[in-house]
Amino acid sequence: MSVVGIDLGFLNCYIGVARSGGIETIANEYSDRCTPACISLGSKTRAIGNAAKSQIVTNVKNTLHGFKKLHGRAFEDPYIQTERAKLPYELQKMPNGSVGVKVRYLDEERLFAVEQITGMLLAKLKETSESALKKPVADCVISVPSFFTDAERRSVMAAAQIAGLNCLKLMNETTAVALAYGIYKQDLPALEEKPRNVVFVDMGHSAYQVSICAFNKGKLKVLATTFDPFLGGRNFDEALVDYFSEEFRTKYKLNVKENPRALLRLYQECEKLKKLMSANASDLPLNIECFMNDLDVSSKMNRAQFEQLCAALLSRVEPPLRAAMDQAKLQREDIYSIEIVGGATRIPAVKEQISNFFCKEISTTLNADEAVARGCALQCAILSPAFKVREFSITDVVPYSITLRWKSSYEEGTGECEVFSKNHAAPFSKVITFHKKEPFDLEAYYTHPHEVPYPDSRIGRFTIQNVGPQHDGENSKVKVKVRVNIHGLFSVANASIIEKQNVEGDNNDTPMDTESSSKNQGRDDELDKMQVDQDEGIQKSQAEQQNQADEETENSGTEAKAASADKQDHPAQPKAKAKVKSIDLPIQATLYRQLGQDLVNCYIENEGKMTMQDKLEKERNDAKNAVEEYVYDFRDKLCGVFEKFITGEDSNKLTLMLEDTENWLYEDGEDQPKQVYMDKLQELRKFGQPIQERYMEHEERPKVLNELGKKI
Ligand code: ATP
Ligand code: K
Ligand code: MG
Repeated sequence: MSVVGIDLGFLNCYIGVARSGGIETIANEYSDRCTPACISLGSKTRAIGNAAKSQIVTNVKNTLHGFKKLHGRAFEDPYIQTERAKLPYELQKMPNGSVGVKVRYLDEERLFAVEQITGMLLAKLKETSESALKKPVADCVISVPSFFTDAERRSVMAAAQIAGLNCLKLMNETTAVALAYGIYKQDLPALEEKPRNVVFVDMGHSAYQVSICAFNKGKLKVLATTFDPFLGGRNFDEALVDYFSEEFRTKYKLNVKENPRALLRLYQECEKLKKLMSANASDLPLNIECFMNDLDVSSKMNRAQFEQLCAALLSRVEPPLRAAMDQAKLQREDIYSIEIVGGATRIPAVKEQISNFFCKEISTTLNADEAVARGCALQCAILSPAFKVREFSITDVVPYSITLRWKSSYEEGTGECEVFSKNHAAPFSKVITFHKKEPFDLEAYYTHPHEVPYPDSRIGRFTIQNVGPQHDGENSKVKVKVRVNIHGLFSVANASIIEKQNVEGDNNDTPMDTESSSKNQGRDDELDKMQVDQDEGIQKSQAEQQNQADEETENSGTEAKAASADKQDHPAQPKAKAKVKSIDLPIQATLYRQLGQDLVNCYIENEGKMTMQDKLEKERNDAKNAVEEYVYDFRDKLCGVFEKFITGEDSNKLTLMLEDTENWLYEDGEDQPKQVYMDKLQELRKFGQPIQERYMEHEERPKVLNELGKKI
């Protein structure tokens, strides 16, 4: 079984794998540990990663990048519309209302859902892992920003499925970093000691995330997580692009913003300049040849100017730090260290903002680019039964509070209850008891829509079915288990109706619909009283809920236990003195912006077809290259090592033949099926082989004689 962790970045992806020696990040076919989150669609094939990145400027409309945050959103979403205005490729509304891209692929216009796009990228990362590990890869842990909502997370899960990956966990990026930090630390405080509080800061290309974690030996607990989902390296690039566009307008009369290709080139150059300014404070040049209208442009900037230009962006570094400290209820002196990762934290002014806030030096001991992937690989190793890894418990948090609402059947209006507060421990399950006579709907929402960087606060509707009154016509007691699971996804995980049962006994032949046991009678009274007090809805006290939840803290083990416990209740054997029995109720879940499994299956099939197409195209190209190589290689040798082994006449004939083939490759032979190239190579070899053999024989003879001589 493979153990793989994937940092699915907005700009850069990394793969961590566990091998016997420990965790390492692996390189792709370009010997690059970083695979750009980029896909280029062509008339014959797709290019993914490094090969696609080089086409950003040449295949503008069909090269996709910057799609990480298009997941799980409606096409009309303001974020999508803002991105749409800036992206050089075309976004389009999918039939289900979500986001897709319109591109030309295989000489046809095609519409791909964002899940398919990320699916392509993940499939590429899967393939890279497989060639490094030399075995099939399916199980993995994939990173997501801690601020991703349910819809965004589910959309990434669908992408993983399309790529043929079995995502064991969607892991919050900063939590992955915390794990990479903590697991090897030998000097963490003992369990009963005061924990070590560490702040983790990740500023990547698209987002800024902060989390504060408490470490003890063998465990980490996230105390708070905060973010600015719209602040990252790309905003700094944009500030530079805006500045130089304006300068070029006055200096050269160029309208850069209207030329997508020039704009993309300017973005690339500004990113380079930004990185250079991190290392160098003096004036640095920006030169682009043949930029627009055959004009070369040039300008310069220094770090001080850059910081001034980006003052507004830099002022956004502090608020999430402050919020995290407030939410974790910590003072600066409680912080042991501040660990930063993510490419954009290399900007000196960003680092300065962070260290100024904490009045402390910040630590850069973690690998800024690879920490997320390493953490994910570690988590995958922990989850994998096939891998031995030291015990380490990880408690994450719920990023936004979640509320359940339901219709009251007695009065007009609705009931509601916040089931998870912000920064509540996750994964986690809670049991809530309702008193109902009929099926009912539970609507899950984010409690404070303005806190969520997502325009729709709905999570989903869960209909609890098959609920009826008790035998006496009274409300039934319905237990509902709500949960935030290992991926950070909310659900109503199960529901059951608690039926009172007769106690089997010699003197007991009372009909089903009455209660004879005084003990039961007492219970019933109590329930009736609560009924009167609270109408319906949540009956459990907060403390009771907490208890239950603690017991049922999520993991597959307890889940299995819970299920079997339920089953034991079912048969209600005649001799058993069961007083209640619990019957599982079907739940119909409608999750907002959820892709149907049918559609996912269809995308899986399509991904398979595209992979096959890429493979065939690669084989065809390889066959063509083999012909070309043979021509060049043989021609060289004809005037070199082969010269003595061929008559002048044959040599001329063969030279002509090679020349014809070369011309053919540029004309009729430019675009032929694989078999045609294979036949061509065969034909050339028929002539070439005898010469090659004569040469080889001549080369080998002295060696053989030599060997023989030694033996004699
Ligand atoms: P996200 O975390 O938002 O999904 P990502 O993980 O792909 O994005 P990173 O690889 O962490 O992002 O960081 C990329 C960003 O860091 C880019 O904006 C890049 O220009 C910037 N960056 C990298 N090196 C430097 C540097 N030396 N100075 C300034 N910025 C840098
Ligand atoms: K990254
Ligand atoms: Mg990142």
